[in-house]
Amino acid sequence: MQTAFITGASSGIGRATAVALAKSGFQLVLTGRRRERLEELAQELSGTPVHILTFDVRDRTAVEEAVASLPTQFAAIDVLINNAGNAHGLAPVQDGDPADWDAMLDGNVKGLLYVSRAVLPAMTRRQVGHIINIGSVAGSEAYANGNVYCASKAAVSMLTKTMRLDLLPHNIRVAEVNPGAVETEFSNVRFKGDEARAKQVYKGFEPLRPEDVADVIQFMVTRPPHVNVAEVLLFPTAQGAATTIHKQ
Ligand code: NDP
Ligand code: 8X3
Repeated sequence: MQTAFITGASSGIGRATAVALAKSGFQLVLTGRRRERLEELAQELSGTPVHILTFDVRDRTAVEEAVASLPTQFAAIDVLINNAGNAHGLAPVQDGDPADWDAMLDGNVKGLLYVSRAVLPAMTRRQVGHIINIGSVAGSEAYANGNVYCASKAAVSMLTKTMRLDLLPHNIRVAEVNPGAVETEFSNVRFKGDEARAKQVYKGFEPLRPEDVADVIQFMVTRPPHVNVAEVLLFPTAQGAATTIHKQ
């Protein structure tokens, strides 16, 4: 049985990916900060072996200790989904809150690095592995007020490309999925719990569902070992660019 390690499995894309990969026969390491959410998900996935790790990806020591604590059954990770991340705020750079910048750069960029660094030694030892980083359309398109979030996802994109080169000799696939608008808790977090503002983002068109992104990830991780679907840009049909969405 193959093992998939998913960061940010307590919500949205990560949660849907856990459900999809369980259906494909993976056993799962589910991570996030909200243990109760992860326990609920593990119950829902009854029949699939699940190990839960709770840590903040920004805390390097916690990441290292969590990965080192994996029981033997879950320690040989075949697939790593670097999904944990969020946008915090949407403001012009001159008004930006540096605490938001820290949260995005430390979580979306350094967190991805910390988790990868902790998981990779077992992959390079086994000469097998598949890493999928969740980037965003925001990583390749600038939009007003997106500044630090866009920069964090541009970093994810460049890290994906460079990690792929570094890991070539180790038979490890590195890939990126770049979604457009997906209705998750993303906008609730970005707007700090302002539900009405978050809902407005997805009003007037049919956004992607987290399950749509999970479908693509499931496809990628079930390709034969010599195939690496290296990059996917995934939009809802109503979206043509980061901020161009046809609303009714
Ligand atoms: P959600 O807010 O629904 O999920 C975010 C997940 O990341 C949660 O499980 C959360 O878990 C986890 N997470 C966030 N920060 C941390 C942290 N510091 N430490 C550990 N876990 C953390 O949003 P999405 O599912 O939409 O987001 C998933 C990824 O997809 C993100 O990287 C996001 O940037 C990206 N993305 C989202 C798009 C969208 O439109 N929704 C579009 C393009 C990309 P917990 O709070 O329990 O720690
Ligand atoms: C999330 C999509 O357009 O809000 O990455 O940046 S967007």
